[in-house]
Amino acid sequence: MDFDINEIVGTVERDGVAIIRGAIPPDLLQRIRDRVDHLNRAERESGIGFIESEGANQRVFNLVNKGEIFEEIVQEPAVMQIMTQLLGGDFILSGFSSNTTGPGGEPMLLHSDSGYVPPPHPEYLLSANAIWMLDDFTRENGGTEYVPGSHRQRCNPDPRREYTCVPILAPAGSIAILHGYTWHRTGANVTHNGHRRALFAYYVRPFLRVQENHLVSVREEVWHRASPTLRRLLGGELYLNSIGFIDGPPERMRKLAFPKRKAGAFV
Ligand SMILES: O=C(O)CCC(=O)C(=O)O
Repeated sequence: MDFDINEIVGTVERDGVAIIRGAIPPDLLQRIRDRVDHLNRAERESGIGFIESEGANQRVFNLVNKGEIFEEIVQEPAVMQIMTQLLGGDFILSGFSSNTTGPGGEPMLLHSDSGYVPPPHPEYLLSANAIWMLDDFTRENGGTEYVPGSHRQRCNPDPRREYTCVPILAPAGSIAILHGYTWHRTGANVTHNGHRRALFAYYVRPFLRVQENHLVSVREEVWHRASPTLRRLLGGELYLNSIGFIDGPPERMRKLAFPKRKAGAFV
């Protein structure tokens, strides 16, 4: 990817969203689309599809578990660099899903991706989303909409109020980075036969509880081949040697901790 990381991070912080055009090479884009189409069909046919708007929209959750291509792209190096800067150096994956809109698809509830945190949200950023645009995002096909400037409010939208939403317009193959406090939603799909496919890779600071419980839901096979980055993203590593124990700290930490304890370092 050919762009300036600092500029993208600066734009996200200033505008609440930044777009990287031409971020997904055409052959990769086609492979991702094929896999999403396959999963949409397979989950629908087997009766486990997550269907909304009376069948117009479909989500597929836990993508890391549903194709090696997703294991690869969820750790895309440039996106990792951007998230490192936005999220204070360390972060994990909260969820990775696709959302496909179709004719008749209704707008989603306006929300921010940190809405479960009691407001006011901290000044530092808690979460950010990398939106992989698999089709052109237009005003008509359900492209994500957002409320400009909302990320500076550090709270949730009032569900009784109407806000002016602006569509995030960009060609297929782009990646949009969305500030975790930006109010946004899926737009309405008012086309006759147009679909909008997108992936939402949602990263959070490592001390937050995550949307998808990867420790339980990701298959062993995926864990076995996972790179150190993917293991960390899935929450399989300790955070600051204090979160993520399995029946207490691991052996290497006990060795470190006990002499210090004896010396009265931890009282
Ligand atoms: O489908 C979209 O455009 C938005 C999805 C979304 O808001 C979310 O996953 O939080």
